[in-house]
Amino acid sequence: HAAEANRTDLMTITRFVLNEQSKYPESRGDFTILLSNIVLGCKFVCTAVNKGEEQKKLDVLSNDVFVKALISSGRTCILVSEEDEQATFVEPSKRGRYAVVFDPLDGSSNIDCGVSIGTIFGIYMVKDSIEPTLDEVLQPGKNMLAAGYCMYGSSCTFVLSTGAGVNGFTLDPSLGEFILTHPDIKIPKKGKIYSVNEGNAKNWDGPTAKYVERCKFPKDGSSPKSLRYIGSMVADVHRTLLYGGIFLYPADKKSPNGKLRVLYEVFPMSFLMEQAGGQAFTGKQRALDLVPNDIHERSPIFLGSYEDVEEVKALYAAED
Ligand code: AHM
Ligand code: MG
Repeated sequence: HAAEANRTDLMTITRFVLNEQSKYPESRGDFTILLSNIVLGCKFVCTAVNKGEEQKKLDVLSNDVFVKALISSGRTCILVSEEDEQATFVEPSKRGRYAVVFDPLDGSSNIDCGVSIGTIFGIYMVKDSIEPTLDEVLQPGKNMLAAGYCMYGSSCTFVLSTGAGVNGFTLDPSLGEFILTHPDIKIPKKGKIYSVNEGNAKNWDGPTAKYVERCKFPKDGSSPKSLRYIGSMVADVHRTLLYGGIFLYPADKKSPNGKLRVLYEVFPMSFLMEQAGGQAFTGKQRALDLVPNDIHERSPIFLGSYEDVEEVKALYAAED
């Protein structure tokens, strides 16, 4: 009867977060309202993606929807979007205590061929919502209150952490609600998959090259890892979270900071990985300890199963 009970539980994401936040009665309502506006944006984008709209339209459309939903929640004061060069400061009458950093439609170069794409977001609480400054979002990732992503794939999946583990929800189109389907996600301690754009190999640094070589020709007699690379971060990270292994977008000679953006790609995914029992490393330090100087700054990133990332750390440590 357990399966039947789960089927009738209907643990929606809103109910789940309300339960989780009951420890913080003072912020419970505000956070739930903020999150339900993010969820609304994701439902809209999910429908638009399924209708097969063109990439250019979808990028702009998704950004507009999230910016408007976040402002009208009345709970935000600063928004940083991958699509906007400048941060948005919400007008005083609509301000709240949260700053939201997001990539409204990541992996959008994949849209036209139907590959999974997604929205990534992170949430900070600001000290001063009366006179907020950019410093409120130029904070290390470990200061985030919550982070997550929504993947627009064969189904629409929302993965969230509010700092107490990671949970996954699947959109039930007939209900129009995200229902808890992946409670308390834990990443395997070690995985059998590596995920990287190997076309950049000629420009990699020593430790990255050595690590990938070891994935293919293990020294300890274990089997080689499989390679899986979609080129859409949400999909590659989602697989890594569920199956284990490692995802890397390292530095190379042409892009010394890699490609991915610290605030709304590297931080939220690193936050989720740590919350699921994995690790995230930049090649120099724990990713969540980085302090960004610019809202669109980039960083190399290695994230995934604890032991796989540990191996990368050892190779970088051996270098200096
Ligand atoms: P985008 O923000 O322009 O879509 O770029 C980010 C994407 C990520 O989703 C993905 O991990 C990466 O770019 C893939 O880059 P590459 O094509 O260089 O392998
Ligand atoms: Mg992006």
